[in-house]
Amino acid sequence: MRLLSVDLITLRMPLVSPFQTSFGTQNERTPMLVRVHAETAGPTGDPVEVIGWGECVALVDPVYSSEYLDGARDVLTRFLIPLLFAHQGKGGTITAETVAEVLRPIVGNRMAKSAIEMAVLDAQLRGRGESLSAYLGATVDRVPAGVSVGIMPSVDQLLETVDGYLAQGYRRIKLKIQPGWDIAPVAAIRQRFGDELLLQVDANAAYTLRDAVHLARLDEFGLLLIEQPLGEEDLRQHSRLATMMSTPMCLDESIVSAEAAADAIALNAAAVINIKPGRVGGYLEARRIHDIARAHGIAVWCGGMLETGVGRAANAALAGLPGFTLPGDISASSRFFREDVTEPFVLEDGYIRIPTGPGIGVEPDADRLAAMTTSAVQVTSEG
Ligand code: SMG
Ligand code: MG
Repeated sequence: MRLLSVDLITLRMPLVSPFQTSFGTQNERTPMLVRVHAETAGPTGDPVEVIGWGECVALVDPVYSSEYLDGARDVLTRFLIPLLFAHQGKGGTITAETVAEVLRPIVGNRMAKSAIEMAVLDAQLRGRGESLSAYLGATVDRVPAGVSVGIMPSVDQLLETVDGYLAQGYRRIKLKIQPGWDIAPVAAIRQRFGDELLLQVDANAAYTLRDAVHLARLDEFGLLLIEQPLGEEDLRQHSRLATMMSTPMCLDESIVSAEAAADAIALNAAAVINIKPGRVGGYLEARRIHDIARAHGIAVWCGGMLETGVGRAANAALAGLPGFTLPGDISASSRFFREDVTEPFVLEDGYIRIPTGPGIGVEPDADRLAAMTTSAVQVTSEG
């Protein structure tokens, strides 16, 4: 395709309730959408003008990973998008499948790279009228919805919150944990809702290997998995911890690429992998991680970063691939937002329907987009 312009649109979206994790509390989400305007091959091969959408999942502060919103915007504006235009200026064509290779000279910055690759992919698919789910190879038309439940001021509030989600039909509960909020909330949930409930925990790197004996106390609760108890770079230590507890070890922050996934599997550091396209550089790398995990018999599920309907649509498509054997953090838009920028995703019998339209299959509503926008920058070939 031929890129014409790229807009980076930052939104402000209040959350329905504060979301507390071991690294902090989010009261609002400030996603950055990437809007690509391009000329690409239409269904008959003739050129058509299209718009494609991507979403950058970086948080405002570098507390989940090293990337953060202003940094992602900066690297997109000054390095990544200019590299694409330069490639095009030298006679190269831009396709979703080659974006990562063109951007390879820039190290890291995977959330920023993922957002632009996603927008290019959406534009390319819209041009030829193909859905992202068909392109990726999804084999189902809906995915079971899981919900991530933040750290609460009290166990009573937690029980009430989980009760509400189960009443809505959520099929799996994930509890955020941290030192001081781990065994007791898990025990209370099991006591109240029973052993059948699909339950897992996520520590967001809040523990160290010295906590192994304490964490092993979670084993009696029949959890699906424990997600990222140790630091991002602690693959060997996760492998060691996995020998000290029976709850399956799942990695999130540590899996930044297909290479990292291969290493984690080889080291027995991960029995399960949380795949987040934003964290690994895009949907194509996410699919490669799915393929590697599947070939090794490792279960995967699709993580979430409080995405708007744009990212949620694409995550649902990815989660439709056959290796995604566990429910993901793919909830209804209402889990986080009173108002979404697209038509909201809703629960249907505990499932989220995968969009079937061209590309990601959803679009921001122009009025809501305008109302939520706090900043917009445009990058063109003129620089
Ligand atoms: O989108 O449902 C969602 C959020 C799921 O808990 C979630 N994400 O570590 O998996 C994780 C966290 C990262 C974001 S916390 C602000
Ligand atoms: Mg996580």
